[in-house]
Amino acid sequence: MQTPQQNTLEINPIRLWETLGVSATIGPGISSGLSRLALSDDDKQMRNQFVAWCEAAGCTVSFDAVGNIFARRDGTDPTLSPVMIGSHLDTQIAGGRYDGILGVLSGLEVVRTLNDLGIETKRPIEVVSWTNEEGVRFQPPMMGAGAFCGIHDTDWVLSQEDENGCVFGEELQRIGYAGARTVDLKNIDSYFELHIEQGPILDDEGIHVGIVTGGYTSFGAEVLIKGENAHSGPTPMRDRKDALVAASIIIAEVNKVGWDYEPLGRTTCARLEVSPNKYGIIADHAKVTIDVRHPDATVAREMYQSALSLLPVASKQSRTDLEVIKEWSFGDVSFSDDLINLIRTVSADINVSHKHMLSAAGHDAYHLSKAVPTAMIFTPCLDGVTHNEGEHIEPDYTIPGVNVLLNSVVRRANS
Ligand code: HGY
Ligand code: MN
Ligand code: MN
Repeated sequence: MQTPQQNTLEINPIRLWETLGVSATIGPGISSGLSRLALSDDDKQMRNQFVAWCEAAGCTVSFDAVGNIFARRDGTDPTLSPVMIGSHLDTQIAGGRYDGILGVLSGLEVVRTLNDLGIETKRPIEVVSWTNEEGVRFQPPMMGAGAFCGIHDTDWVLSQEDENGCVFGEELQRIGYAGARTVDLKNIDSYFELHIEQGPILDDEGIHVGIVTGGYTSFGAEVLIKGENAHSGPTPMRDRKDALVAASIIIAEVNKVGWDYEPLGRTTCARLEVSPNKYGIIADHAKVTIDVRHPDATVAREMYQSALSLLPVASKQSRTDLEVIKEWSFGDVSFSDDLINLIRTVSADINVSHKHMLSAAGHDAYHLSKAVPTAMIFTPCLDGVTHNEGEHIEPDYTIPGVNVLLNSVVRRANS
């Protein structure tokens, strides 16, 4: 096998686009996107397809206790720790074809290209698909990567339930991805994640690669509200304990916090559960999820405290009892200067336009960065549209970033 001629490696764009095309048929959404929720039958089908592709490319595939999938291409020196390339194959409920998926299948394309060119690397290369990055069925997001990096206890993850009472660990068993692979975090050389930007900057500026230097800090919380059922007619307003009113106050007030910290502050209460949610009866149960974000970790925490300070107000106005039953945070990341410099050098060497930038969306790389030298490569998405079935990318402005990934990984894997 030949040693790599650095700077000249290029992926097979047609094969990558065909592979993305197959993924786009698994767990289709209502229009042009995907609705491939973690641990669903569609997720199982996509996982099986990904494993088959990796095995056909000569990789050894394993998965761990929360279903993270690892596809390993051996290096010439098995004593060296691997270079990882990863992202996620699960999607939002009204998701696009590329969020996460482009990163995993670009990792597969790197392996396929090295096979085509007969190139061996000193270090092993591992392509990884992390379980439940989106956190749609099971909160919080980035759960698989979080368990892998010790941020979430594995048993806690396996015990989480979705809104229908399905248990994570049982769903994982059902789809056949409850694995045994254990990985020593200290035995990973580096982690690269290629991801669509999920914002308009690269598309607006016509730049092909975003070198991610950091990420917004996010705080999340799930608030359980207990009220009392009553008739919506005879019951005087002063006697009501209306859980939906409490949730509505929280949603409106949390939104105001976002506006108070415009333009960089972001707040959302995207998820609301109400019961019985029927005509004529006061809601006795509600659950609302708070999502607060800001590029400055201190300001994000300040915004989050403002949001939490609203809870007693909502409780008093609605005469209900509130409890924060789950909290999480991600972001405030520090990606590896060595890898950032490597990606910038490779981008310049192979003439790909590039710029440093922050990520406003959360990614599995956020958790990896706490334990392993980590970097992210962004590629443009049309008008920044994402978490929307209209998410769209084109080869001409995507392939350059995948080639930057390929050449960066090879250089690192031979360092
Ligand atoms: O929440 C996020 O930012 C990610 O898309 N899961
Ligand atoms: Mn993603
Ligand atoms: Mn996403």
